[in-house]
Amino acid sequence: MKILLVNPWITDVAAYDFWLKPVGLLVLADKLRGAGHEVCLLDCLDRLDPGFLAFSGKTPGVKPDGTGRFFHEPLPPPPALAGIPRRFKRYGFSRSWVRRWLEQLPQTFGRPDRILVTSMMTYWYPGVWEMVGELKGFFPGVPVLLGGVYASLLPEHAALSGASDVCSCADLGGVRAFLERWGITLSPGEALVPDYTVYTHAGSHLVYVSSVGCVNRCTYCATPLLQPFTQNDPGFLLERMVQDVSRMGIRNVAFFDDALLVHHEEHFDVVLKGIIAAGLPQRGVRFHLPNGIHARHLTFSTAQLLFRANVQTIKIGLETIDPHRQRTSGGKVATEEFVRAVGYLQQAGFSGQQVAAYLIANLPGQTEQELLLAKELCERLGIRAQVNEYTPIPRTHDFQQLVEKGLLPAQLDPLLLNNSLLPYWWKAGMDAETIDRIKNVFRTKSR
Ligand code: B12
Repeated sequence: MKILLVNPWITDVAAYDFWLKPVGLLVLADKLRGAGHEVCLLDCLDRLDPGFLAFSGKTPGVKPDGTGRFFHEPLPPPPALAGIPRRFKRYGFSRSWVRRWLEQLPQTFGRPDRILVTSMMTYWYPGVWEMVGELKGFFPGVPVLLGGVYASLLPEHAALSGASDVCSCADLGGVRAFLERWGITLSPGEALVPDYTVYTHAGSHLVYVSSVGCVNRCTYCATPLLQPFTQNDPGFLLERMVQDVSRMGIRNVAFFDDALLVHHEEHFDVVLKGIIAAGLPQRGVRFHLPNGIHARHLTFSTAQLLFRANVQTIKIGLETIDPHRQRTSGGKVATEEFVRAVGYLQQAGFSGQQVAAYLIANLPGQTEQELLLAKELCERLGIRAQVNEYTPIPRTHDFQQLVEKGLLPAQLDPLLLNNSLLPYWWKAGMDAETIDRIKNVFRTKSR
């Protein structure tokens, strides 16, 4: 079959490319090709796409670490955001380029037999819906199938997108069964390795997952609802990564794992040793861990391996410094474990610039003081502190609790749960002024 894979736009009030890649879709590309299908990718978030750059006359900014700004177009504010003083935008390819691209597809690739659209944040759904509409307009009669995080967390809402069908599970077994119902087979095997040959040019970075799912059950997090904890074979992952890096000449590689260091002796340590043995650090390849590693699982020897493998960005999950909140939100980390992990990284050679605490602001019941204390701790330790605004995620324990306590309406437009918008209307949390004040403190005092 001819299968078109689509990573739609982001629609939000802010977005920045911190090593984003549609890993789920690229993993499917690998398994579709392995089963003999022909695939073609429309990645609206590819900042370096030569076709889009030539069409738009734009020049992309790429930082040495591979991150960069997305192009964007203004959008009229959706009714749900009335009164919220933030500008709503569509990030990624312009709509006119997407239309030109789709118009040319029958000549460049052929009319697709199936179209698979991915989705990420639930509150990015307007971009998904708009894309589904475009695809149906260009290819009437071709099944447009929607999957990914948004589709899995809010399948009933996603069904309103106009897609022919919605895959309400993110685990490989469930996805396989769903696609089979549409006559699409995937190659056998559990490995989740992205196929980067679907890009016709080298980009700014590559992303991999060495595992999906998580061993923890944090009350604010949806990861355990999406995929059971599964680790890739480290040898196979390494082989593919070294091939991709060499073929594409890429200098920045990120890992998206939620639980990167679990069983690290036989898992991620093996990947790190392989990176070192393949000489990637000597070739200037830098690694980034933007998604928060578990302090509890970090040993000094792993910290040394991370340093030798040229890991340049490490976020360590602390989330909150309050011991009670740490325990009741899942017991993932205690402050002593965090301090110990930072010490290991510093002894291994990392600078304070390379290491940041991952903190969450606006957790239910949290105070400004709690965040300032966490910031002070990071200053004492000589590392950066990064504050991420809380978003109540549908189906999580905290979300259900907020609804049960009447602090969040059971039915509301998912757009309003966007972490950047929540402080403008949510009376049970911090207001926009408080969040701004906290963010300013973190910004000004951050090294
Ligand atoms: C990597 C990651 C990030 C990356 C970037 C992700 C990106 N590309 O946009 C970074 C670190 C930047 C990030 C940031 C944030 N993230 Co995040 N992130 C993730 C994470 C850990 C992994 C996603 C991933 O790539 N998984 C691996 C691939 C293989 O899985 P997948 O995409 O689901 O694909 C599989 C299936 O879904 C399926 N599939 C995919 N597409 C399709 C299509 C079809 C048709 C079919 C049939 C199947 C299918 O196939 C794959 C094979 O199994 C998820 C958690 C998770 N487990 O999903 C959270 C997650 C998506 N993030 C979340 C959150 C909360 C955030 C932040 C708000 C955190 C914060 N407070 O700052 C920020 C917000 C960013 C923003 N700008 O708004 C939430 C979702 C929130 C929501 N309401 O939707 C999640 C679920 C984690 C959580 N805490 O619960 N994130």
